[in-house]
Amino acid sequence: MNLSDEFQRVLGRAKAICVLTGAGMSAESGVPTFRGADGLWKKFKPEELANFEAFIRNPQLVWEWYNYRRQLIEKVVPNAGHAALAKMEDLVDRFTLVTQNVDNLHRVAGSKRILELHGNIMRSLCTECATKTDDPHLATEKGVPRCKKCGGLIRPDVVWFGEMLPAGVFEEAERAAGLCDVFLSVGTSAIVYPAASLPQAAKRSGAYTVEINIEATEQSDLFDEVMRGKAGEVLPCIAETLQMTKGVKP
Ligand code: BJW
Ligand code: ZN
Repeated sequence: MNLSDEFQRVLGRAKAICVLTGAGMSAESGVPTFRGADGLWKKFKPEELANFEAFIRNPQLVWEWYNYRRQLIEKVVPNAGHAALAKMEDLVDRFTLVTQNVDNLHRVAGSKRILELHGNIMRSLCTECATKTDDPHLATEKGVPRCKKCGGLIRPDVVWFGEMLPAGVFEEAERAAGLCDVFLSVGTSAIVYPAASLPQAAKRSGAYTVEINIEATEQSDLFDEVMRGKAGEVLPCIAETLQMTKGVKP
């Protein structure tokens, strides 16, 4: 896939790049997306399950969904798109990777500076005393897990609808979007806020904005350029072009 002349020029000058990723980023690794033509959670709508009320109403069901996903994620590996982003981080002065994904695949791929907006599925948290735990098998062994310290219900350490994002993390993402020369929005339907406001923030500050997605989104018209294709195919081309424009030997 060829990059437009304009995109190549902008990449050559870029000192700061900010990337926002969504579920489509991990689709080629075998992690189902929430929405879109390939969205596999037809049975489980995130708007219905990913909220605290749903958890209190039926913790067993919500844990079933998360356990299923934890088991799936434990078996998958990063794809060529994750690897390309890890490589890009070493090619520019300031690179910020902002992800809505909870699957940890960016870290496994070697990305270092990652802002996780929606938490991490492998961690859990007590709903009463906020004690965190890293044991991903907690709930599979005992059904709905309870806190060892206070007996409170334990939940996945992810951000549900109506909840605040982790303190300071969104503010840092907003800062990076506002200061970057190039902003990439990869594999996200761009309907969940506040993450969906980041491309607009980048555009307002004069960044060159590019959407990478297999289908159009509600925000496609906002971008300077749309690359219609799979993250695992498009991102390696961008990383390679960046490497060439920076004069680094492959
Ligand atoms: C590919 C591909 C390939 C496929 N290559 N592409 C009205 C206006 C503004 C805001 C609101 C509003 N009403 C309510 C709100 C707030 C709400 C919100 O945004 N709701 C919208 C639905 C309208 N937001 C919140 O509540 C957030 N908190 C908040 O705002 O706090 C302030 C506040 C506090 C108190 C009261 C009110 C406000 C929190 C949002 C938390 C979202 N949580 C989830 C679950 C996380 C845990 C988990 O994983 O289980 O996050 S929901 C789910 O959606 C998950 C995702 O991170 C998120 C975004 O989804 P994403 O990543 O975009 O995936 P998909 O599936 O939607 O799209 C995949 C895309 O990939 C598609 O486009 C495909 O085409 C593409 N694709 N294969 C490239 N190979
Ligand atoms: Zn507790």
